[in-house]
Amino acid sequence: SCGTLGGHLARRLVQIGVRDVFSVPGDFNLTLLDHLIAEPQLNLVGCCNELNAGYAADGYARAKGVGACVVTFTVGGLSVLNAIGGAYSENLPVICIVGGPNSNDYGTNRILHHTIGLPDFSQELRCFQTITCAQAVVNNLEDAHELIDTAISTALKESKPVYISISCNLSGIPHPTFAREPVPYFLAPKVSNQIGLEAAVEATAEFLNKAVKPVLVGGPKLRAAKAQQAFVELADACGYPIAVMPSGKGLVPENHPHFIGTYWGAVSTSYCGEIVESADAYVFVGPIFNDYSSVGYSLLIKKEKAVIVQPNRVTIGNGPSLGWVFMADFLTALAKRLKKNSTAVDNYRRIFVPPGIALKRENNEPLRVNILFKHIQEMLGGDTAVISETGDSWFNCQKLHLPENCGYEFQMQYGSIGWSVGATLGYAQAAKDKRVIACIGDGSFQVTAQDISTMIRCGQRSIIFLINNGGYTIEVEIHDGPYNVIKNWDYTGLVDAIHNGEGKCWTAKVRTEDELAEAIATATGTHKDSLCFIEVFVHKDDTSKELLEWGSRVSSANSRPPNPQ
Ligand code: TPP
Repeated sequence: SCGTLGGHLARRLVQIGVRDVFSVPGDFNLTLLDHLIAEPQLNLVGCCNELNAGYAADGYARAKGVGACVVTFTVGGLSVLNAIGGAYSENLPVICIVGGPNSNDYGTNRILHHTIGLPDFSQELRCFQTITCAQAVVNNLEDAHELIDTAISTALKESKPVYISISCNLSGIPHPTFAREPVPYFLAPKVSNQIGLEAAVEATAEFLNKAVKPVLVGGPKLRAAKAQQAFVELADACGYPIAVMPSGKGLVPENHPHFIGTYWGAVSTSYCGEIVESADAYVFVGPIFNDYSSVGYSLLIKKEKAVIVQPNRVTIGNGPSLGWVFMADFLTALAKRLKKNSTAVDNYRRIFVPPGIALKRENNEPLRVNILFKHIQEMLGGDTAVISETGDSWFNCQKLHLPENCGYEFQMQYGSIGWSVGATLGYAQAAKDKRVIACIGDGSFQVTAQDISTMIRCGQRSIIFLINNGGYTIEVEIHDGPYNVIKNWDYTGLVDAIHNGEGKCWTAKVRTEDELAEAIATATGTHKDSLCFIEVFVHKDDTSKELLEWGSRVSSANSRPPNPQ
């Protein structure tokens, strides 16, 4: 029997766990889309633009482990690049599929539409090369299945996005190769080098067992290394306190008895920074120390006291660094070799005084940001997920205490504003058992607002808090100027216009705590099955205290003068 290339790709997507593909049609991908639709287990989600389709695939991959989008040659491809760059930075396997030129045009000097007008067939490919871990340009049937399977398995193995371009005339041609089963693609399991693993565990155990008050800190690469469970087992076994880096929030259980908060240098949660920085040994598991997460390079962390565990390497103080040692293997083996030491947890509990509770204000007093987040905190449970946009939401959401199984997603390494709208669409589509609570600043929302449309079309029931503070506040705290003031929109009016009477959508504007409480009651009551959009008005200078501190430190890091020549 014969299959088709389009059918083959559709089947592979289903086999790796994709059920929804985010797409924008174009003449180069139409036939391919027909074949994706023909696969009963695949649902095509048409988006308003490619950037959002890419962000949706990113959000989907966060919930499901893998995501996919389909765009058209160059005009679509170049539009989705920013989203794919973001997925790379967050170690998300996103399969980015492009409907490409007719196979007969390769090797000619023809000029194609939707390109920059040069007879250059590699221009789009070259753009994708630096933001994907593998690229497949499929322009003949002979090795098509091999190219596709290699790209897909590389994405899963590396936990990074890949680019697959398929000539527009190939998707529908019957070809015996594509009917062949079982699955020829194969994912070789990563097995640690036993000698390296043993040496790393030995050296780390010796290092930590002589420490007085060691601590464990989880970072963002726990996800890609699939080591969250091993991290918790290690924490249980050794008795050390566990903290999370800001970019790793959501990957470390905050209901764990040893959890002490977010380690973020000068803007850490109460008492967490003090405990981590005063420890005589710390284990950072999957960290990224960038200028933002290190609060303008101001962390008081010393390499000689640190064990750094990366997905495939362990470095012990200033001493040995062992490669081809995988994180989960290492943590599991280490758990059996550490002496139990709860000194730092005990110290934390002795000094800890809970942070003050935001006061209830008078009825018609303007709403303050910390009151808003007090209410959001109360909404959280195992059946919710928080999506936090770049901006002051980073800092406010960072302080939310996550109940067991509550999801948490943001994009701290890349920090591209507008990401959260597409990511909310994709995450909600993948995690139907959770209600997404998205916190989005007005400036970010202006970038990608259109795909509220797709959320309504898909019948999603996320709750979006649009925080209207009239500007790019995070930027104000780094460096202010007239460019940080934005045009005020009627945000609920915009969403109502997109809703246009089709589907379930409910909007409200709130200016006081009472109005907020009422809106939340409606969103979780009468409108629990609707997309709920709550525009919250706050003062333009009402920010988290963490943003103020962080902003000054990032500002001074940005403005370091050039070194003298
Ligand atoms: N362009 C992109 C694509 N990403 C960025 N991060 C920036 C520009 C720079 N930038 C970072 S945060 C920000 C901007 C413009 C403003 C965010 O404003 P808003 O969403 O209103 O949140 P607020 O800071 O007010 O909480």
